[in-house]
Amino acid sequence: VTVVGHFRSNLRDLEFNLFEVFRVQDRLGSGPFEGVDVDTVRGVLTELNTVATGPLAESFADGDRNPPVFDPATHSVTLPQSVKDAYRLLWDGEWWRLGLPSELGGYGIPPSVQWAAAELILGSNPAIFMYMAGPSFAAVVHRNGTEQQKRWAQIMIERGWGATMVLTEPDAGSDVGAGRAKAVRQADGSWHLDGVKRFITSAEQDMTENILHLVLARPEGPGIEPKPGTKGLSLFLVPKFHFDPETGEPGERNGVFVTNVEHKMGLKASTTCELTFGQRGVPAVGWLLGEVHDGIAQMFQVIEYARMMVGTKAIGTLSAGYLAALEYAKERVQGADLTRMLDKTAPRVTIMHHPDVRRILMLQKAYAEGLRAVYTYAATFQDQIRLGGDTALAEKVNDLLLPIVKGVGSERATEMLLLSLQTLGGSGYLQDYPIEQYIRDSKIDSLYEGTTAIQSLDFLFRKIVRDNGQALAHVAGEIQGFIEAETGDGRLKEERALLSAALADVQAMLGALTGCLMASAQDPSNLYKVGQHTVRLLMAVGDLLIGWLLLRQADVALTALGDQLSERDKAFYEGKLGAARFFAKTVLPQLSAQRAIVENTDNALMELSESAF
Ligand code: ST9
Ligand code: FAD
Repeated sequence: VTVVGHFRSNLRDLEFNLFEVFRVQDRLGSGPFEGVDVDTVRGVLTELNTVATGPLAESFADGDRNPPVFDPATHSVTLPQSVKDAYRLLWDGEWWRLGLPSELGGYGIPPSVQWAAAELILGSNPAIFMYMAGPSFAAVVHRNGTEQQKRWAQIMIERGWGATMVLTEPDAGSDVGAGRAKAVRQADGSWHLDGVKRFITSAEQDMTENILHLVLARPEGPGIEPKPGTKGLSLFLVPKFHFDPETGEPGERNGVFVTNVEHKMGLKASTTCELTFGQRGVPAVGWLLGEVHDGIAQMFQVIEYARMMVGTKAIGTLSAGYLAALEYAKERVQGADLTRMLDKTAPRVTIMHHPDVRRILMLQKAYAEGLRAVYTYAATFQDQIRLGGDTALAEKVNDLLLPIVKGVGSERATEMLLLSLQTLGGSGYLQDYPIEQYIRDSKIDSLYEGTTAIQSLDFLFRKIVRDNGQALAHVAGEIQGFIEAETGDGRLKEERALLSAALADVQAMLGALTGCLMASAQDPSNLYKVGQHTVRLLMAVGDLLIGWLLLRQADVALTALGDQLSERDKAFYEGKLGAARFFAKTVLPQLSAQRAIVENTDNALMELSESAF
């Protein structure tokens, strides 16, 4: 297989975002980031980049072609050796420490740097990243747990256990509150879980001594008032093996078993498991996290992390796909230059010369780099939260941006990766190149951790309406500030005007949807009008943010271009200008049509009978 070493990273762009655009150096060296300076950050990224583009990438194709094998008789899974080796490489390199707070052995590195690092791992070999969830999930157990559970969290990290998040059931996917798995309280304070969960990532593997499942279930027992929906769920810690609570030494097998492993379109190296609690003659014993019935809110601490992860994964893959397509386009010779197409003797040129190839490459570049800026922008608010003080606004803005990072990141990654494949022509369809696997492996990103529709509902109803638009107003204010700024010597004037129009279009869309929302108090069917356009709104705000951040980058690039530069840097900054201008001129104007669609909405779609579909 020629896809060994498939991963092309963009370290230059990661560092450009961190240091030149979002100035992480201003937050280093004090408070929680005291032990970290610019050299530490560059060192971490450089070293990880070597691992990610080298040995970590090696099992990417092998794990796809030789996926994990499930043995129903023993409820166990055998992973390919290459995947185990890649996991061992990251584990022994202690890269999992990057995501941990200092008190649990983390390096005290700001979230913005952690996510840049995460992109390198996720772009290279996302399944391995997911198998490494143990320490990060341990941090959630530590934050919410009883004194004893805090010790368990340390054990999880010390002994390198795996961990899972267990919400989904056959009849409860997007609608987590429809879950029926239950937990019955025992006299000794433990709980016996009963039920079947579905699609659980990493619920079985043969790499770690133990796995701790974080499970949502309905508590039952004397004095427990059942509540419908998500508010009636509690979070239970259910280990695969019972363990000594002081040393962590594993003992008897607990009654939680993997009863199936799914056959998937992609991301095959990652096990996706049916997980059965009880029902096999052995009770599935669990413990209530923090001894409080606050399951959905506790689980959302994991979900927020996982949604950021999924978006970053999609964006990292999009970037790798673009760079693979770019490399191909510079080498593949096909056809004559368009201006000489009638001259049959004209020299043949590389496909990079064809306007349409340039168009699709530049679109890929703009989305890859624009979305990288979006997740880094979100992460700067996570930096502020970690720094402490009054973090109320930073928390709201981070919350607002998560559905964009996750929802828009995954949708655009899928679209753009199709263009990456297209750039290679028929060769793109072959397994000799990594792009077909990128498409299969990243398609999942718009599905799990809340589908795009769910992200869009979360975005409008929870992050905008319930927030009274405060976080959105903050971001819109920053965009407006950029539009009005005079930087760049008038060289971004036209683009600023296009950005201004895009901002107005998005505001008008929101205005129209708010109107429908208010009208729904009289006639609830107006809510259908809103529901038809929430994804459209999410994607439009995504384009607005991408357009704005690309222009901010272009502004930084213009300043840099005033200095003496190496050829490489000059090309890099000119690329920034090129991408920003292209996006402003060819993508942002489309928001006006989106606006018109939203403003003219009716309920014809909803009034049509099902049989007419
Ligand atoms: C999944 C896993 O899909 C996919 C892969 C996972 C792999 C994990 C690996 C991680 C890797 C880590 C590796 C580390 C390596 C380190 C290296 C570093 C370099 N925000 O609106 P309501 C809460 S898992 C916060 O009424 P409904 C809130 O408490 C499956 N909280 O909802 C709220 O109460 P209140 C994923 C939120 O109508 C309560 O919920 N499944 C938010 O009852 C009720 O809210 C899904 O994602 C939020 N945005 O339920 C399900 N929203 O209002 C998708 C709600 O009082 N479905 N809460 O504050 C949904 O999200 C639904 O909207 C729903 C609706 C279930 C929430
Ligand atoms: P459904 O909820 O049935 O959705 C079907 C369609 O209807 C979608 O297009 C959806 O957008 C739409 N839809 C549903 N409700 C609404 C609504 N109210 N408004 C508008 N549209 C709606 N779960 C875990 O708990 N832990 C894991 O580790 C995990 N890992 C996974 C790994 C993989 C590979 C996969 C495939 C899934 C995983 N999941 C996991 C489950 C995943 O989170 C769910 O598949 C996802 O939340 C969607 O649920 P569903 O598949 O039941 O689809």
